[in-house]
Amino acid sequence: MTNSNEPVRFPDSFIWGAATASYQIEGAAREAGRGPSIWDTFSRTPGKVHAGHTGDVACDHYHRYRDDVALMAELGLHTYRFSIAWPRVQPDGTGPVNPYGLDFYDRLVDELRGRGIEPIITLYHWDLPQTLEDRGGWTNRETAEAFAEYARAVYARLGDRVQTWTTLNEPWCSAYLGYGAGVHAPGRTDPAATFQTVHHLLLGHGLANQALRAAGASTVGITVNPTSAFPADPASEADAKAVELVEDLQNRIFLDPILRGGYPQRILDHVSRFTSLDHIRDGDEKIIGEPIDLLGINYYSPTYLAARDGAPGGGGAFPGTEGIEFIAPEPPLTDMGWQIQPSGLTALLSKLGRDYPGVPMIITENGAAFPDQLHPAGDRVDDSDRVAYLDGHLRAAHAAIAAGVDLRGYLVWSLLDNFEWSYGYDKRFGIVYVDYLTQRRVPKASARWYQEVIRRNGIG
Ligand code: IFM
Repeated sequence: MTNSNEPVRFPDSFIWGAATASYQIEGAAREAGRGPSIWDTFSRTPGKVHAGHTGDVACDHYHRYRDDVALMAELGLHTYRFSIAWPRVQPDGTGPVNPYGLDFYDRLVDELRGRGIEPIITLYHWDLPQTLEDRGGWTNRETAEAFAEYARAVYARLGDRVQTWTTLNEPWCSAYLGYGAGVHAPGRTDPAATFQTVHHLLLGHGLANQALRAAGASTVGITVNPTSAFPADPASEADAKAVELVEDLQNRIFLDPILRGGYPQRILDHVSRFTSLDHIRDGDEKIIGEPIDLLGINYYSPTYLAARDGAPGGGGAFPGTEGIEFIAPEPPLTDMGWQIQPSGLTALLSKLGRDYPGVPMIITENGAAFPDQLHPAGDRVDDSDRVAYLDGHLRAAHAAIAAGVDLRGYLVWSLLDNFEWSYGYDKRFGIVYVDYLTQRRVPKASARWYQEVIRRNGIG
C-alpha cells in the first residue's frame, strides 16, 4: 500500500458514490400502501433493537429525498446506491403491484438523473414483506420465485432509466444473522433454516437475474460481504483449516454457485450435517450460475481465527464451527467494536480477483461508525477518525487496483446517519450527520473530505 501521505489517483473512469438502504433511511412506514416488512415486526419485538428504535420515521428520506439528492450533487457523487422496499411495491410480497409505492422510486430516479447522478438499485436489502415470512420466508422456495416477479415489476417501471441492478445485499446477513443467530429479522435460530435460506436467496438472485436480463437489463450484479479472514498463527495448519471453513460458510457458499457453476462438495457435506439437501433441486445451480456483470463487495473489518479445543465457534452465524476461536478484535476499533485494518480490503480484493477472474468488482459499501458529536455551534462535526478510516481504505483499494484487480468504483457507507439494524440510531455511519429530532442534515468533515477526493479523483 502507498504510505499515508503519498498522493494517489484513481483510473479516469472510476466511479464515486454513496450507499443507503430503504428501511434504514426512508421512514414513511405506513404511507402510500406500503405493507409491513420483517423489520417492522422485528423492531417492535421487545429486546431486539436498541432502545426500541424502529424505522418508522428514520431519516424521513421518503419526504426529503429532493434535499438529499441536492446534497449528493453538492458532494459531486457520480452514483447513488439505494434499495427498493419490496413491501412498498408489493405490500403482500406477491400479487398486485402498488403503483403508489413505485411512484416514490420513479420520482427519486428522475431527481437523481436530473442532477447527473446515476442510480444503482439494490432490489433486496433485508425488508422482506411480512406476509412472505408468515409463509416460511426465505426457507420457502416460493419466496425466491416471488422475488423474481417483484424484480420484473420494478424493472418494468424503472428499467428505462436505470442501468445498474443488483439483486441482493449481503445474503450472508439475511441467512445467518436472520435465520441462524436471530439478531436480525426475522429472528430465527435454526441452522437448517439458515442453509435453506442461503439456497433460496441464491435461487432468488438467479431467477431475478434471468428476469431482469429477459426484460432488457444490461448490467446485473449482486452485493456480498465476504470475510477477509486470517489465521491467528500464520504457521499453523489447524488455523489455516479454520480460515478455510469460515471462508466456505461466508464466501464460497455464495460465490462458487454464482461464479463457478455450483457448490463445492465440501460445502454440501457441511450443510448436510444440518439439513437434507432436498431443497437444492436439479437445475438450480444452472440458474444461480447465469453470468453477472458486476460483483459488489462490502468490506468493513478483518476476522482472525484460531483452532482451539473447546472454543464455541461462531454460533448461529457460523453453524458447525465449534473448535474455532473468533479472536476478539484488536484496536484500533470503530464504534461498532470492529477492527480497523485497511490491508484486509487489499487482501480480500486480490484474493477474489484471483479466485473469480473475469468479473469486474465495485466496493458497494465501506465506512465506519464513530461516536460523532455535533459541534455546539450546530454547523459541523469533526469526524477526523472517519476521515482517517476512509483515507486508509481508499489507499487499500488503490493498492488492489495497482496490483491488477478490476475494481470499478467505491461507494461509501453511508450517505446519512441511519437506522443501524439492531443498534437502532445509536451508531452513526453517515458522512452526513442527521439530527433525528429536527431531521436537519449537517455534512461532517468526512463529507467535505470525500467531496475533495471525488473532485481530484484521488487523495492528496
Ligand atoms: O448498515 C449496514 C448495511 O445495511 C449493510 N452493510 C453493513 C452496514 C453497517 O453495519
